Amino acid sequence: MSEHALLAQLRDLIGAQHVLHEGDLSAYELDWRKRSQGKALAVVRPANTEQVAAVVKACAAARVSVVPQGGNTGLVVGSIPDDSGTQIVLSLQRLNKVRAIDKANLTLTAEAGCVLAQVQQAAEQARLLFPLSLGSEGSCTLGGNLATNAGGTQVLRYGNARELCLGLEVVTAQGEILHGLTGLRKDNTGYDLRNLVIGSEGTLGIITAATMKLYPTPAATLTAWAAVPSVSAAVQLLGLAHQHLGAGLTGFEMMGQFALSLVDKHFAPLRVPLWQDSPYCVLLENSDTESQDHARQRFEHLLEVAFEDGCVTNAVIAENIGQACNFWHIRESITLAQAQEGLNIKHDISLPVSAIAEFVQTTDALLTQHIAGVRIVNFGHLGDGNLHYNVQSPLGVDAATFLKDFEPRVNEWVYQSVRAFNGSISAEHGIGSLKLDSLPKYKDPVALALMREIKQALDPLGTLNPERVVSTKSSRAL
Ligand code: FAD
Ligand code: 2HG
Ligand code: ZN
Repeated sequence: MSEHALLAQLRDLIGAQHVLHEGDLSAYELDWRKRSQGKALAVVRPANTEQVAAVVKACAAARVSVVPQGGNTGLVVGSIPDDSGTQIVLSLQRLNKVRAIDKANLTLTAEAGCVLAQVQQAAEQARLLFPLSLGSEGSCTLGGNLATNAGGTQVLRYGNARELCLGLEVVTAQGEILHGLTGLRKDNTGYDLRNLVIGSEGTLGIITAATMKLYPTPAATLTAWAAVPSVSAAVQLLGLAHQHLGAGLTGFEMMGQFALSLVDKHFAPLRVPLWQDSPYCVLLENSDTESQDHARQRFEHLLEVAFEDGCVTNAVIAENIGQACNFWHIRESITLAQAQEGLNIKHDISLPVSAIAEFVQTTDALLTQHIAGVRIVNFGHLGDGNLHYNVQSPLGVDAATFLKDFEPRVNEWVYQSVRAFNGSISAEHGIGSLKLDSLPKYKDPVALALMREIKQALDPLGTLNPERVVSTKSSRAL
């Protein structure tokens, strides 16, 4: 079938106004970091699951690849088409209904294109909590969150997107609909297809809706900002926080001085606290089931102990919601501040918490030894052992030239160090196409071979988001 005939068929299926073929499609073709630009054959915007299935079926029959896209906030170049002009971008944004909330079952069922903040608000209106929380929550979608198994800032208490999901509705590569929207917490009826699709980044199926867990809203939530003298002090503080706050510890983020200096430079009105005199700061969140006073007492006691132990040198507990929001806003602004500073190299890595201090010391030294004046933007979800260990060009060095000269080597140095400390080269952002070539170097070969077989079994024509996560091209497969 010609491309022309396929486009005509897609127009018949979902309406001509939802098959975008001409004009400025950069919102769908350019990745969030503005580092990669693709070219789509068309962008299609179906309205419901049946239309998604019909589009996928038509594309499979025409052997045309489909790239699912939610909010296009992914950081590993997985949601935009390649530059061939032959791939269809399938935007899920019109599937944006919260279908049901079951208060007794503590579940919410929503369509894949719902923006994460919309899902949080729907839960809030039912006086419940949907805890997934990311800096991109105003734009990213539930489907994208599940497809990438997103993490964010509440993982240490509530788990990542996978752990929050009970059921999925999925369109398969053949255009069949898998009806799996169960709200069951127990269901041992065979292979776990839901967990195969979660984290598969659009390569095994298209998520059209999901049933997610909800939680009771905590009675009080308090936020503190602490200056710590080193990464090992931050790890020590994490241990104390677990011990003193137990399940109340809902957030533990570490931010390096250079990362905070970028927020100070590019977003001065946010007034970053305590960063000038401290190599690292930590943002802690305590969610209490009793009361605000109880939360404060426990927090104060924790900080007293931490001062005595020397792992905190200064700290401030947010006085009100506004101040707490400001602390979080500062933390969430690091990515934007880094983008404003210029092109950079990102590493979204995870390590055993016990190895993090030594990893940072060793890897900082390695990079500094090879690149005079290198600027390391180190921050992340320390409570989950997840660092965003990013690298910015030395001051005065053109960022594009720096990336051209150093990016592959910097990746190699950092990832080899990650391997030496038994870590992972992707904690929460995924593989996409950005890390496609790195994965075979760091993933267990048997696991990789099984992943390729699963891809082949579920998508034999290879039309679902090809050359993302695993490559099926033989030159890369070796
Ligand atoms: P997209 O970017 O559109 O797509 C991401 C991948 O999922 C692509 O491979 C795409 O093909 C696939 N996909 C999308 N929708 C579907 C679907 N319905 N079915 C099947 N496949 C689909 N990530 C974190 O984990 N933690 C963070 O703390 C975090 N913070 C961020 C902060 C900022 C400022 C930004 C820009 C990004 C951040 N991210 C974070 C990364 C990103 O927001 C997440 O990966 C998010 O889950 C992507 O959702 P999306 O809807 O934008 O997906
Ligand atoms: C965060 O935790 C995101 O803020 C983005 O995962 C990380 O910009 C990054 O490297
Ligand atoms: Zn993160």
